[in-house]
Amino acid sequence: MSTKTIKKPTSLDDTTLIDFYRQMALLRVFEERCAEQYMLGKIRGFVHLYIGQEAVAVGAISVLQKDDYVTTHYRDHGHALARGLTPNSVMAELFGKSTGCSKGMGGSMHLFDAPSNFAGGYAIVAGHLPLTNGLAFAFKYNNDKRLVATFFGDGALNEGEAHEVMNMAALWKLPVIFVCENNQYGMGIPLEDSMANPKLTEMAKAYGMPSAKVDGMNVLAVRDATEAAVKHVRAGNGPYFLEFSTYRFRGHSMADPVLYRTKEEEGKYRKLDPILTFGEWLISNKKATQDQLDKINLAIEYIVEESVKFADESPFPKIDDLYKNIYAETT
Ligand SMILES: Cc1ncc(C[n+]2csc(CCOP(=O)(O)OP(=O)(O)O)c2C)c(N)n1
Ligand SMILES: [Mg+2]
Repeated sequence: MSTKTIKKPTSLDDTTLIDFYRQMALLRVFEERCAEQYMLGKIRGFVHLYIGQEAVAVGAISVLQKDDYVTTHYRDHGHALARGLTPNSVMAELFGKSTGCSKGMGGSMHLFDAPSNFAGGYAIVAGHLPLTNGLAFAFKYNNDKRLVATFFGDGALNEGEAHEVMNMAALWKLPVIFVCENNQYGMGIPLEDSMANPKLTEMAKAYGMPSAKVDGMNVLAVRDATEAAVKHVRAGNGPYFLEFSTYRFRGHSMADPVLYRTKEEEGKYRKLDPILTFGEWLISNKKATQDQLDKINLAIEYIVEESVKFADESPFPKIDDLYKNIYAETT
């Protein structure tokens, strides 16, 4: 395992750095338990794990204000937890229980939490991008200095609406950070087989938007890049595009046997595991001891175990709840 990926010195204090580790480890253990609970039939429907990509959500969301908005796609567990939703409310949502963040009505792909300004979790590829512009337009219109960070995959850039949204955001100087998590695949299709030009930041350039391509396996690099983007956007200069190079260690969804890539390729990226490499970096730079990290890992196991128990023991929504929170006439 190499720690070479994290080179730059950081001015962040040890507590903050250790907390990055804690958050990433929480995302990982939480999702390992999700996979288990899916196999047990406790979680149904589609489940897209974020395992391998944890540094992006944790690093990027760490520089947002609490009152900024976050929107994301269906691979949303990591963003929700990094935004501060509790493991209990997310696990209960995955179980379809009424104590879930979306009251059991959304499931894995539709996590939502108004108090955290976490505006979802959307199943349609790029479908949340127009909503993102809407939120950002409201901020701009009201002369509000808040911004929206929107997370999406490389595949979303093959959708027409992604381009309409980037065009409008740039034209109207909307406060949006476009966070593209380039995990190199859209389902089983490698980027190069679906895109005429896989240099993603060039798409941002086409709309006159500043951009950066950054190592998405390195939480500190993600944080630094997002900090620069936040500064630019919050100053009223319009949107910013970030491409984070990353890799999902598991299949596209729980139903994917991953027959389209080699074990060698997977092994190469496993060596860049954002949690292991950061843990090693913390220890070799004397920011934390192995004992500290072990204690964190143990505490996380307990928290996640509790979330499974909470979800399991929570009630399902009632049949009458089906008619709540909908716009159509039901009489
Ligand atoms: C408009 C639309 N087309 C197709 C799908 C089916 N679909 C779900 S995820 C996905 C791949 C998207 O890949 P990417 O944006 O790279 O995100 P990743 O899953 O890699 O995180 C597709 C095609 C969908 N949900 N919505
Ligand atoms: Mg992808």
